[in-house]
This record gives sequence, structure tokens and C-alpha cells, in this order.
Amino acid sequence: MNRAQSEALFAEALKFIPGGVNSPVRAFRAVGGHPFFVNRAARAHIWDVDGNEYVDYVGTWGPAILGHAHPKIIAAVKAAADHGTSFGIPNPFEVTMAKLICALVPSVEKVRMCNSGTEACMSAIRLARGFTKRDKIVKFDGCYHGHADSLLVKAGSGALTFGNPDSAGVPADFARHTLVVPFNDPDALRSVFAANAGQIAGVIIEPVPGNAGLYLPRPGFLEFMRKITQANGALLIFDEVMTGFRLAAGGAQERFGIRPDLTCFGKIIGGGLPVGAFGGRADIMDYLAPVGPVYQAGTLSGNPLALAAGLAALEELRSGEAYRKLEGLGAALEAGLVDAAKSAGVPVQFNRCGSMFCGYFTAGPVHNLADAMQSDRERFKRYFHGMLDASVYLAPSQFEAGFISTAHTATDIAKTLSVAAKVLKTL
Ligand code: KE4
Repeated sequence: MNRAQSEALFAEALKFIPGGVNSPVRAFRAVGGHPFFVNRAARAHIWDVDGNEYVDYVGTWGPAILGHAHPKIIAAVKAAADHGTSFGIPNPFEVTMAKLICALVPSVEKVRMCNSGTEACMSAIRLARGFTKRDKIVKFDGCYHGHADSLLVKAGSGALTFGNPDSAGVPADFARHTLVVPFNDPDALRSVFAANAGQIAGVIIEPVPGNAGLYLPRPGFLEFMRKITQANGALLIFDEVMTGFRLAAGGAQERFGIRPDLTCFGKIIGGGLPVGAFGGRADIMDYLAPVGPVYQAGTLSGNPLALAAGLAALEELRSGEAYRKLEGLGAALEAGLVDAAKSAGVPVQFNRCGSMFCGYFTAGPVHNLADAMQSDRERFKRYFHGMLDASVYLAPSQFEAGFISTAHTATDIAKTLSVAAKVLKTL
């Protein structure tokens, strides 16, 4: 596949941007080779600057749940842009968005908009500490909550991909307040609460972790977390930046019937524009400035273009048809890939939750980070490039999730399965 113009752009990018990318996971470091450059996207397809077309299963890491350049999102952004791009003064979209998030996610009584998932998680942690007057936070190894200092401890996503789950530059003094336990391990959670009685402000979790590939909570694990946090006066924080409005209209918490104290959002609620949000119990949210003592702010928070795009996306998703379609497409992809791997004699553990999925090159089940680390990454590399050269773009790391959109067609799925059947045989 000719990617000469991408190569030229990458050579130029390397001169002016660290690693040639504005976010590390894009650099293809985990799979080898160089990233391609995209200048157009529509529905479930992307085109690179050399004119190559790909079926896209990254979906800009989650926001493109309706596919790319959805007409209603484009129209909403264009209409909003005609009236200005930012005011720094309250605008009506902020009220509409806040009301809609509260309507779709019952645990959210009040919500604050910000500009990224990182900001949302960082602010939720600060709020939990301010509300409980405690310092310690519990997170799970392999879960990624953005790149705020206190959360870059045994983190997933790019941090895990590059083998430095504990980033340089985070003072030990910060990291020591972050306690890390394995996902799906109630005993470890019980021990950490026993050893830190009265000191834990909150537990933050991706209810369905999508930053070490994808694995699911074992039955009862999330319920156990709800109980043990309640019993210890700690807050339960669901990081639904990825799962929010994707796994159900009310996110993973609707799917699993859990009511967290705080929830973090991002991605889908910006329709592809920069966005984040965090919300939850009103008594906790009212600890935020200007009402309460916990400071949090943002020049572009509640930006009219991002909210116009996000509102168009959420209104489209509310129809309910979207989730049935996503489940159907996900089930078809799963069944086909499992069959293809079996016929090729390649051990693959395929995990899926709705329209999020990951195929691990390992025979064993994958329920946590340790299991995920068993995957044969050399095989994944060959699989990734085999699929890419056949015009199917998967996440460029074994430790990322794949995303299906409502714009994926049966033809896209059939093509993906036919390509996978061939590529798996070459591994
Ligand atoms: P952002 O700051 O990238 O908007 O969101 C951080 C974040 C927080 N919580 C969860 C569950 C997330 O998945 C993310 C970001 N996800 C990664 C993909 N695994 C973003 C891709 C990237 O870093 O370029």
C-alpha cells in the first residue's frame, strides 16, 4: 500500500512534534512502522493523504459512535459556528447539555463541563478529596483515567503500551496517595480498605476497562465495590469517559445497575470536539467553586461548538435504535472473528461488551491486566499490519479497545471477517 505522502508528513512532523504525534498511542510504537495521516473521514471509513481507504475500528478512540462526519453533527457545528466559537459567558447549550446528561444518567444530579476526559477525572478526584477530607485514592492496574499526576500510576492505554505505567515526572509524594489493586479482585480491595481505614477518599474505576484491551467486571464485582465504598465512607467514581453513552444511553452504570457517587464523561458528548464532564450527587457537586471550596475551572468549558456537536450526537443516540444496531454489529463481528481464529488454529480470546471489543492473542480467559499481559504481542503486531494492509484499521496496540459505530455496515463487517480469515492464517 503506497503511503509516501504520510511518510513525508511524518518525517516533517518528527522535526517539530515530540515523536511526530500529539498523543503517544498514535505513534505506532507498539506495532512498528509509522502512523499514516488522515485528511478525510465519513461514516465508518477514513482516507489517508495517499488516498487509501480503511474501515475504521478506532473511531477516534470512542467519540465517533455514529461514524464520522454525521450530517446532523456537521450541521449543528456549522450552525453554532456562524454565531461565534467561544464566549466565556454562559450559553444556552450548557443548560441543555446538563439537563440531558442528568436525564440520561440518573446518578447524575448536577454536572460540570470541562475539556477532556483527563480534566474530568482529575477534577473528580480533587472533588472526592475535598468532600471527604481524605487524601488516598484507589485505582485498578491497567485502568487509564487520563494523564493527571495522581492517576498515572500503573495506568493503561499509552502508558501501558510503552511499558511505563508509572510516568516520569510524577513526584513520589503524589503517587504515594494512589493505591493500586488488581481489577476483579475483591480480596485485594478488602485488604486495601482494611490497611487504610478512614483514609480513602474514593475508588475510581473504568466499569468496563478499555485501556488494557477490553475485559469485563466479573458478576458481583461492581456491586461489591458499591458496598465496600459505602461502608467505608469513600466515594465510588465511575470513569465512563469511554463507556458513557456507548454501552447504553445511561452508560455502563445503566447496563450493570450501579449508582456511583460521581461519574466522569468525555468523547461521545463532544461529538468529536474537545470535551469532558463530571457529575454526580448534588451534595458532592456543590462542593465545587463558586459554591464550595474545591476549585475547578476552564476557559473553554461548555464551549458552544463542542456542546452543539455533543447534543446532536446524544439526540441521535436517544432514539434507542442505535444500541440495538451496535449490539447486532458487535455480535456479528465477534462470532465471525472467533470462527476465523478457530479455523486458523490461532488462540484468540475475544472480549466484547456492546460495541467495544478486543481480541487478545492468548488461549486463556482475560479478566484483568495480568491475563492481558499474557497476549502474544508479536502476533498482534503481524495481525495489525496484515489487517491494515488489507484496509482494515484496528487500534495500533494490543492494549486498546476497538469501537464499532452505527455507521458500520454489514458489508464492512463481512469485509473485515474475510480479511481476518486470511490474515490469521499467516500468523
Ligand atoms: P482524554 O484526556 O484523552 O480526553 O481522556 C482520558 C481518558 C480518561 N478515561 C478513559 C476511560 C479513557 O479511555 C481516556 C482516554 N482514552 C484514550 C484511549 N485509550 C485516548 C487516546 C489517546 O490517549 O490518544
